[in-house]
Amino acid sequence: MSDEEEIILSELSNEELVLQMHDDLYDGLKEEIEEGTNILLERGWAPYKVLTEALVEGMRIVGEDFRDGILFVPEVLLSANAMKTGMAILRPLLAETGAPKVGKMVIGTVKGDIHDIGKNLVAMMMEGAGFEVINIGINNPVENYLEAIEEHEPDIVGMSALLTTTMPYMKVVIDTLKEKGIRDDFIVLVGGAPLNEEFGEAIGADAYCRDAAVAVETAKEFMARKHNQRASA
Ligand code: B1M
Repeated sequence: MSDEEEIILSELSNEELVLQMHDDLYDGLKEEIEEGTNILLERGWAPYKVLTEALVEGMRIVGEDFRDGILFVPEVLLSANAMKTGMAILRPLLAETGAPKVGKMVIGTVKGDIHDIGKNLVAMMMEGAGFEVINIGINNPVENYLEAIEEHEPDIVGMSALLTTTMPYMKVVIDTLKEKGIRDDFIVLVGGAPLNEEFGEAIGADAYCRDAAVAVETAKEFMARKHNQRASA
């Protein structure tokens, strides 16, 4: 198909549409991503399937070309904005469980780091799993976590970092919680592309979560354990 020819998204098969959405995300085309997301939903796709197969996979491709110096910050910002448009449509659908809240989580990206797509995804999925989520945004110094903890008394504190230069700041937060004698009052979960299990362990987190689905599973497991402990106390 030549570039001149207009692509009608609604005329594409599911497979073609998903590939086209990867291209549109790459090109930062917000409206097309919005349209594509709605078409897949109208065709009966589960919100989680749209999220992972059309949006997250598209962003993975963007990430590769960013790494390889093919895409630059301004272009990636456009992709990120397009991704967020799709996520905004999916968020209420993923959160629509109607179940009683299973726990409360404060989550934020650490100081020096402005990446928020992954963190927002975790927040969305946690909401979808019945957690109340207080999303404190990006670039959070330890004071912001402390403030949110005091105000909301969460069961879980989640931290995200996407840069090798900002991930050590998670230890600053955990050490401060220890100094204040409140570290064991909650479960600390960490995540972000450059992290791994050893890092999570080394900084004193309860668990490293590879992705949003793992974060939900891990949070649920910890909450179940907490309830069992309470019941047997
Ligand atoms: Co940035 N960036 N970026 N960037 N960026 C990365 C992270 C990078 C790996 C790209 C690369 O070189 N391949 C690289 C880091 C290299 C390193 O440190 N080793 C990088 C760099 C270098 C930079 C800048 C320094 C570039 C520059 O200015 N020269 C700069 C830093 C800005 C700063 O933070 N101070 C920068 C800027 C940006 C943009 C602003 C352009 C944009 C961010 C827009 C936004 O977030 N609003 C951006 C983007 C989009 C990326 C990539 C391409 C994509 C990140 C993303 O959204 N992924 C990224 C490349 C990559 O990661 N492959 C890259 C999709 C998202 C769904 O995945 O965030 O991994 P992810 O989240 C996953 C899991 O990690 C996990 O679950 C999520 C969902 O499954 N998870 C958690 C994440 N947080 C969690 C928290 C939890 C649990 C699980 O808590 C419990």
